[in-house]
Amino acid sequence: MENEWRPKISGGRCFAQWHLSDLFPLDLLSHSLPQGGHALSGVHTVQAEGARGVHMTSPLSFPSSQVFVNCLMFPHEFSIMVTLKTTCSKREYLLSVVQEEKKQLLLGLRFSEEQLQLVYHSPRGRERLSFQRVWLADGKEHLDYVDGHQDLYTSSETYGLEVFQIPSVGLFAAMAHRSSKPGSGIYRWRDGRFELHQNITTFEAHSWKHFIIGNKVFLVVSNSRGPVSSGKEASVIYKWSDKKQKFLRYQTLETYSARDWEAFHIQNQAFLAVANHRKGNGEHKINSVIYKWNPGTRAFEVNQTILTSGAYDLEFFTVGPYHFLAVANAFDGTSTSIDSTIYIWLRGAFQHFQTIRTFGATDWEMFRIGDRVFLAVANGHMLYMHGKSLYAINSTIYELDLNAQMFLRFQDIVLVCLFAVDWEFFTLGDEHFLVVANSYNGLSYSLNSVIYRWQGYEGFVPIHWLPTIGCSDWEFFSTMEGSFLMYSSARQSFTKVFKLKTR
Ligand SMILES: [Ca+2]
Ligand SMILES: [Ca+2]
Ligand SMILES: [Ca+2]
Repeated sequence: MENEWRPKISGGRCFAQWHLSDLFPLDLLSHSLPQGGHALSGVHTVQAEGARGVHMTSPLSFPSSQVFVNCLMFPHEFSIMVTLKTTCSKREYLLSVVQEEKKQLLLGLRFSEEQLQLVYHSPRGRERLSFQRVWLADGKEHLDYVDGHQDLYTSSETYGLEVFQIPSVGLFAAMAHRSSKPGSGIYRWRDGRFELHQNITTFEAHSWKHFIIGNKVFLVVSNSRGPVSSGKEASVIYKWSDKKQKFLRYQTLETYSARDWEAFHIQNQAFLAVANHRKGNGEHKINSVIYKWNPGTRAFEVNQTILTSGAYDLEFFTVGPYHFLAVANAFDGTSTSIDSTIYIWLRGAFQHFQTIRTFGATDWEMFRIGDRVFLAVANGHMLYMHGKSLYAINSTIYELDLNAQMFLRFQDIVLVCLFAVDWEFFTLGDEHFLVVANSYNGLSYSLNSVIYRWQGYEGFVPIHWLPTIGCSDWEFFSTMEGSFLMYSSARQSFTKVFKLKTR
């Protein structure tokens, strides 16, 4: 039967934790593979959608003395974590510990389509423990995880989405449409669907951001070019008028191929920050700007400029008493392999906190799981010399280490993508998810976006694939009717809303 056993262990993670204070999680898979990346017959690395793993046609083994160092007894408490993808329906062993001379099975973990069993040798003979509530994805179980809810045909292609609430009015979505006529669309949620509420003239709008000052609701758009007539680029802030029930132009700010706005408050003061991507002369190393609200003039004024390289996204977040701004730098004029910067707010301005090497970074997504703080980067693509691009590259999740006072690499996820990718974090019940927008692999825009589920030690594991075309943004939102995910397309005049099923 062994030749039929062809599991892929995705993510290359396979831990056994011996519950002793001086023992750490062990990667059993890497113990069984040759060191230095040497080839082993019957074993090769594979990539399936968002995960990378090892494909085997025969079992791998290694002496257990390698892992039981200074450990005379089998640990009293332990846990084994495995991620695999298999087409096998028979009962097969995932892991076994064998006494070599007697060829006796001491411990084994086996699975079939229905269940997972731990088999072990005890003084009473062979015993087994069956696990009923095991998450065995059979390829069918999760296909109805999300339901198509609304197909929304838009006036042109869409980059960014922003879903927001206007207190005592309702839920809205601002969509950054490419064409300037009729421009971007502000949609209102009525009877469980989005309906067009207002058009606003924009110029290759890249994203929208909403914010509230006092009890006033604002929207700011990043226009990535200027009107053909004037050539002068600007982004515009709009304010919601209760009387007219729509957004009216409020303030205009000079921007350069603006990609993203971030809005935040620090000590009751309102700020706006813009990611300036490139000047008209092609220069990418330019200033991005942080504006501060002046309550006297009721307008935003420049507070600080920071030098960025083809800035694409900004992410503000607060951890305890500290405020951070992460900048995704995408391109310096020659390379996409450059540093992105995280700033920390000290003495009334953002100061350098940490740089992280990124590859055409298009998005930073901060999220929390319990009291842990994570920052995920979407690496767009790696641009080689002579303009050739590599699209299948790692995107990385970092975790804030409070002792080291820096973000440390937590997990690499292989993505297939081009510009305008996005990570979106969301929580359903007590489960946490990340969805990624995969937009282009160098050949096609018709790609799956992938939903990952948080599985503790294993990190994020891919669980669901959603077909999308030129996906540019994901947005999660909840209403009285339930929880939804919406995606926009940079290639089609089409936005889709999915309803999420909760168990
Ligand atoms: Ca952002
Ligand atoms: Ca994001
Ligand atoms: Ca998003």
